Amino acid sequence: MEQFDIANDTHRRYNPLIGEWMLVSPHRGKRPWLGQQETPARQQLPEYDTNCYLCPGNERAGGVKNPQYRGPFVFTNDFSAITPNISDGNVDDGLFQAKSEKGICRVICFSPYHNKTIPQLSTDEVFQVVKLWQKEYVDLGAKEFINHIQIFENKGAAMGCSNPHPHCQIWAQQSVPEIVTKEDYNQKTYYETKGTQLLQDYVDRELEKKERIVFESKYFVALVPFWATWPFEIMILPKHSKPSIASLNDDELYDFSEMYRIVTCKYDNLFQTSFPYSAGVHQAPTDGKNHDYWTFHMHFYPPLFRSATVKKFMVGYEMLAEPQRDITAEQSAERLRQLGVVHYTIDKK
Ligand code: H2U
Ligand code: ZN
Repeated sequence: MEQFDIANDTHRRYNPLIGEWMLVSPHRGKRPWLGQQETPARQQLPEYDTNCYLCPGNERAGGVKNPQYRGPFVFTNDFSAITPNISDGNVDDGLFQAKSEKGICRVICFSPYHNKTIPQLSTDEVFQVVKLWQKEYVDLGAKEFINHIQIFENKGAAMGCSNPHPHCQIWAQQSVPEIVTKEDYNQKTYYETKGTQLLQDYVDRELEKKERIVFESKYFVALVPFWATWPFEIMILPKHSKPSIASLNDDELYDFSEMYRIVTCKYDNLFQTSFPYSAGVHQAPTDGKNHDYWTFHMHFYPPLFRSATVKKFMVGYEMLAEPQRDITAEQSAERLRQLGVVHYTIDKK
């Protein structure tokens, strides 16, 4: 038998952030593809749409009118999944347990432009968005009943996003949700045993190895994590650990905005399409406890695999057993690294 070769042989990889394993089958990524490969026609959206409930001056559900906003615009979600004014209560009947959950849901339109996604905005414009994330994290987190804040962007119809006007959401709530609880537990345990931060040590090793780096800026690094499950999954991590975006100065926050723009630009350039994804920032809970062991980071989970139309389904084995991928994280990082940082719709004459 030949020696184990991680680039070609089936193996499982460990995700130390959530404490779970996943399956990699590199040889399957090399099989011929007979499916469709076409690039769809570019979607042309207007800068302003009279029928869009997120555009400036338009009416939202319930009759509220948006102001004539010029930068990013934040409002409380008219269909909030979690609301602040419900009665406390719980059911505790053996196998039947339930608890009331309070919170606040907000929506942020990235800009007044109905047709400009993050990679099509300037870094100054993205900075204004991220600056608002910082403010919302601080303000919402200061509320006594808010212990966790999830900021996320759901982009594209493939991800079930119903409105093309570029926006993100904030769900601030009483409980720390499941995935973040796992990340919290694993970062805490690592810190208690080693005395260093898990993601700081991870970034240091990745910067040394240079096998999975997609882009490096002054303060941040974008990489395909060793344990990535989605084909072109990316994480943005600070080079020097910080518990949340609240601890970034404007210089660092600007650099983070540039990184957000570059990652999404590379994504669009990969299949010359507006690349769908779910992305979000994981940060220290706002429960007033000490979170020195935390490193904030941003995850990008995009479903596309082979082309603008062929996506990876997390079904079958993934739903019943554990996540699985074909091409390795190293191969994906290599492809993403090669892509330019000028958006493909800007014609180079
Ligand atoms: P989607 O993420 O579903 O595309 O919609 C944007 C968000 O805007 C969504 O969370 C909210 C939806 O609840 N929304 C309002 O708050 N007011 C409206 O008038 C329509 C949509
Ligand atoms: Zn709009």
